[in-house]
Amino acid sequence: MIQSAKRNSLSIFLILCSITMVFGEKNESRLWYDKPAQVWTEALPLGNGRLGAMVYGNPGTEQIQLNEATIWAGKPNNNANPDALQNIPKVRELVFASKYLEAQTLATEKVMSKTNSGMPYQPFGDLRISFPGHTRYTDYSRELSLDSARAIVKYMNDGVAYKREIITSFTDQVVIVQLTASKKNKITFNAFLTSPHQDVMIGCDGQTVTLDGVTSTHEGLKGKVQFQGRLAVKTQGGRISCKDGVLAVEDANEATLYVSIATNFNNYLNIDGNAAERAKNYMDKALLHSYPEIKKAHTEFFKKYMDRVTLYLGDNHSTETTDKRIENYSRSHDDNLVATYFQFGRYLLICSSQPGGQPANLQGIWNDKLFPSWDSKYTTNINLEMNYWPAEVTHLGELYEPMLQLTREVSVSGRETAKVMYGADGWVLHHNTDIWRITGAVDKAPSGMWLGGGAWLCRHLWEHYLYSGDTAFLKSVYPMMKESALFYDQVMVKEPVHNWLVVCPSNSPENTHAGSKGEATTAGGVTMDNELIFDLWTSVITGSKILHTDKEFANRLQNRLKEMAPYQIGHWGQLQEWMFDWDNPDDTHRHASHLYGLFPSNQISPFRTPQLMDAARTSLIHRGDPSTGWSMAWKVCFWARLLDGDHAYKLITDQLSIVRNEKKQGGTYPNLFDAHPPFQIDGNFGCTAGIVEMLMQSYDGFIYLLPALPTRWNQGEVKGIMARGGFEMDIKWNMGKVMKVIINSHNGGNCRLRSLTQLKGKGLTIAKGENTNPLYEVPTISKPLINEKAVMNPVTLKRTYLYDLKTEAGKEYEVTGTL
Ligand code: FUC
Repeated sequence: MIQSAKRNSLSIFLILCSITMVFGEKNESRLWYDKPAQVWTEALPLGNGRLGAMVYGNPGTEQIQLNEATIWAGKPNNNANPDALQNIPKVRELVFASKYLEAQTLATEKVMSKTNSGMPYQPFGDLRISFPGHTRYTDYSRELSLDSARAIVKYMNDGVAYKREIITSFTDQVVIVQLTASKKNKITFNAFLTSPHQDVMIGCDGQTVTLDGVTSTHEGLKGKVQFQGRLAVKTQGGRISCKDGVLAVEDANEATLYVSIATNFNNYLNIDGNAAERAKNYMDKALLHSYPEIKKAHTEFFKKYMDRVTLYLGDNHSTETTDKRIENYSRSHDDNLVATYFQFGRYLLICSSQPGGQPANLQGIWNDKLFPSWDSKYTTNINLEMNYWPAEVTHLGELYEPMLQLTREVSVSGRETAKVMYGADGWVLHHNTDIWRITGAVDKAPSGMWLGGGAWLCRHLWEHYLYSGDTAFLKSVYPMMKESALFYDQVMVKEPVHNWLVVCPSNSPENTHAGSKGEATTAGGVTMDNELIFDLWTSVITGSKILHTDKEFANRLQNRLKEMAPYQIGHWGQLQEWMFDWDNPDDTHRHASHLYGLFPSNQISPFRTPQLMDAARTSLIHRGDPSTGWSMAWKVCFWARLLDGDHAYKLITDQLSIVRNEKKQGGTYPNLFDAHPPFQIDGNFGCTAGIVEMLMQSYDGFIYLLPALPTRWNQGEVKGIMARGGFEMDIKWNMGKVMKVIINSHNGGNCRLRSLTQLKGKGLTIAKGENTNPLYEVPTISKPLINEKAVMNPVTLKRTYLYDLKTEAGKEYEVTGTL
């Protein structure tokens, strides 16, 4: 009787605590749940760029699914098909003869890689911890703190309050599980490592569990990545034993589990490392540190990135769990959830892309399947690039480094492929790559016959320069840009109808066209290729001027640009996706590649090219809203660039619809992961970038404040986002109008502001002439060709004001809005 009364009062106390937690810390950034995860897309992701962990939080049988970023099937290889050299001209002839399906079939047979289509990213396995008797638990909570990169699980069992804290330490390079209880001697468990890989070896090395394995053989390529995981424990009190691969702890007061994982991977060409030695080394070093020390260093490291940006769109008025908040979003319009989703995108990038490591792949760093969808590799016709859209704008520019390294590597492997497949100089990347940096064309021609990957990766090199203003960086990457430009210069040909310079064969990513009655994607001169090459060549031309080099080559490219196909507006007022007016107004294909010029590029601008903006808008209206996760994220960015905040907001609403099973369209899983479906991380990243585009855009020679603010976000504040030119911006607004802007100029130079309302501030003058800041490019595209029958969808631009502010590097400036 007394005992149960005590238990009741304790329960009431805990409930009160959790209520104050919800209300008291209402703007704390976290995901929380009142149940353990049943499936992987409910588990909570942790990561340090190299190690990934998915926490289920089950009291009786904890499962923490583990990844290490270099565990991939296969071994060093490249996969160019030498038959391509003779057959690409034949495929091209067929395209020019309008025999698109024949062209595509030939490309599938003779151009796509004969060896392999890339290797899958694979999991390590799981840490499992069984706690005997923890089945009658109450007062359960499970959370992911986006403020400190920790997962925390709490519950009561038999009158004892238990707590688990899990981190993937950035600084100690191990996964840590810290177990505490409100009473002494109450921590008893068995912990062990499991793996879905075949033939793993599990054992004990003293009081450490070890698991050794090797990655899978795939498409005839033997898996050669060896990995080892180690599991050790430190306790206060109690007894520890290790037998048959099981680490047992009895009656401890507190326990800290350490997991280290390492592989033999050195780089994409070399796997001669010693996995066991490395795993032991990580473990030995980490064991020297206590949990409080590890946690402190980890949190400080994480906060250095995370705290640079804050977004306030409203308080959290909800006491619901995160999955319920997603479920209710279309009715509740829970603005605070959007801010959480935004910070979660930044969190995911910090956790899956750290300098010196691998770039975020299709699933970031989190994957529990031996053979995941699309091998969880790097698809370059949208997905890899989208992963890095938030890097610069959300002030995480350093985290672009792994993608930069990938670019360096494919620019080497791609040189071989350019020679073998095209007989060309420079380098090529088709629509996919993996950890081995394959650059051949893969899968079948409908997706694989596309060679824009190199140009798109080069765009990121250039963008990194525009945000950082770092000329030394530009100098170091310029040769890659030049070599890519050279490749296209050599492989492009004149097409027979208009005599335009085009890439052929190619495709407008994965979309079939009416020229083939919808049977084929293979084509020539597709709009996206023209846009990508325009960006690449103009950045090489500008880069050559900045670096005082390659004048002749730059002049050549300048002339070649004039020979390329212009933008065309087709018969229903749409921006043409292809060289011919083939677009189907009922086409709702997930890719909208021809709108690359609108976003991420800046070729299409409401101020400079209003007709193209109308055409892009018409295309987008017909494309529709609901789609796969990444497609909706891209549409958030498109609508932001079209200055339609309410439509961008509508896409966020579509994106924040709950996905509890794979049959549904794209949306969001309970753990806030983006659902293609299946899980693909690009949608998280794309939408995060899109939210910035709604609040601030920097292109076309200015920084536009609140360009696409939805009606709902009447009031708010964003701090620390980055604009091209190296301007760190804090923007506060009220009643939809700019109240206060703080500009931290990293590089100095002219800061040109565009605003819907008038501004005032010391040194602010009305803008005159071109923006003199060299970090702003204003593309000079050729005039579009417009079909006379085109029906326009005109957009009325609101009046804006333009100001100049001369800034000095390292100084801060304040500007206020006038109502
Ligand atoms: C592209 C897209 C698919 C998917 C895949 C990984 O091929 O068309 O939707 O996202 O990449």
